[in-house]
Amino acid sequence: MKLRIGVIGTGAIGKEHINRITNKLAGGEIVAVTDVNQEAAQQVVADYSLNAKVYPDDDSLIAAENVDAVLVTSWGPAHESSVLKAIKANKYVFCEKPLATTAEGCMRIVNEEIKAGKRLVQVGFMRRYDSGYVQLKEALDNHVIGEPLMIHCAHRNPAVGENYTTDMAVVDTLVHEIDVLHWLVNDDYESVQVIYPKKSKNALPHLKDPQIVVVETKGGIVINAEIYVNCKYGYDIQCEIVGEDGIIKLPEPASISVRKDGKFSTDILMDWQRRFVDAYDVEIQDFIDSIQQKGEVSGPTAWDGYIAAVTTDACVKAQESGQKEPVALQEKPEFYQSFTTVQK
Ligand code: NAI
Ligand code: ISE
Repeated sequence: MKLRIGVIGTGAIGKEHINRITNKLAGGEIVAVTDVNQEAAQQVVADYSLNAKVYPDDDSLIAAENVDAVLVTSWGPAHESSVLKAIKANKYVFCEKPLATTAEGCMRIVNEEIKAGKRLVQVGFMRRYDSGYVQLKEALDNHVIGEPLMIHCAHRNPAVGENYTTDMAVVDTLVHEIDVLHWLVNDDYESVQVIYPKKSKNALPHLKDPQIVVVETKGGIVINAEIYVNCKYGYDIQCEIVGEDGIIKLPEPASISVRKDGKFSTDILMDWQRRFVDAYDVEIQDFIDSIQQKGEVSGPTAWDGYIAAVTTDACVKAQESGQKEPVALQEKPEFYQSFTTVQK
């Protein structure tokens, strides 16, 4: 029997996940949708020829008897409430980042999941499913370059809308590096500092862009992460890890090279949808399969969502203070100690 899934929020990524579950992946079907914009929800049902009911809100969708699992793909501030309701109803829930907009909100989810006594929550940190990052992880775990010492990385978007603010550079964008890097090196963060280089003429007046975030881990690794969201030329994700015995680098997305008109060139992707399409597919397939096969989810945990929130909070503080700010995590609950999160 297929996993019956309800989707809360039928915007950009909600539609993408609906499409992949309906047309690409195995074992799941969309049976329910809701959006504060009810017309948008109805439109999605029509566009994807879904055999799904449109619910007026998340309460009624989560309560529906034929909904086994929920995807939360609404705006960030609405995530916490929907996730808490899903856990209380004993339903599996995949939540796009952020798990909640505050560390306190993430802790409320962590505590509710612990009370439920089994893993119900997976956070949408899809980079852990990207084949390039998985290769980096395997190389690090197999000590191919010895101990990692430094990480240089960049997260570049071609452009952002006028609603994108300076804090979103860390909360919305860098959050993917924040999640994937501590997972890669199996270390916790100690401190963060934000440096503003010369501002790009392509950034709107209210936005500081680019930014450099310097992160130190408890084990002494220093990460310098560039965020540049008006780079114009493409969607470009870079990650180079310098170790005691060598260097490993995230592979570039595969693309043909062209020899033409006296040039040798390779395309650069322009958006995150295509850059991580395979990772999203594997991530959602893992959500479906883990529930079907083990009765529990197995991807990034609510605790990972909490780590991300504490770290982005510290980054926002560092944006304002210009100082090095501590990343103060609470002690990891026993419940999350036994879960190894995704290594496909
Ligand atoms: P969007 O604005 O295109 O869609 C959000 C939808 O949620 C809208 O249709 C809106 O009407 C609806 N909505 C808002 N509040 C709601 C509520 N309380 N109940 C039901 N529906 C509600 O936004 P987008 O780009 O789809 O982003 C959604 C979430 O996914 C965000 O949290 C974003 O950070 C995350 N995201 C994650 C990405 C990733 O790489 N993992 C990439 C893009 C977005
Ligand atoms: C967006 O929300 C994402 O999650 C993308 O992966 C990221 O590259 C972009 O900067 C964010 O706005």
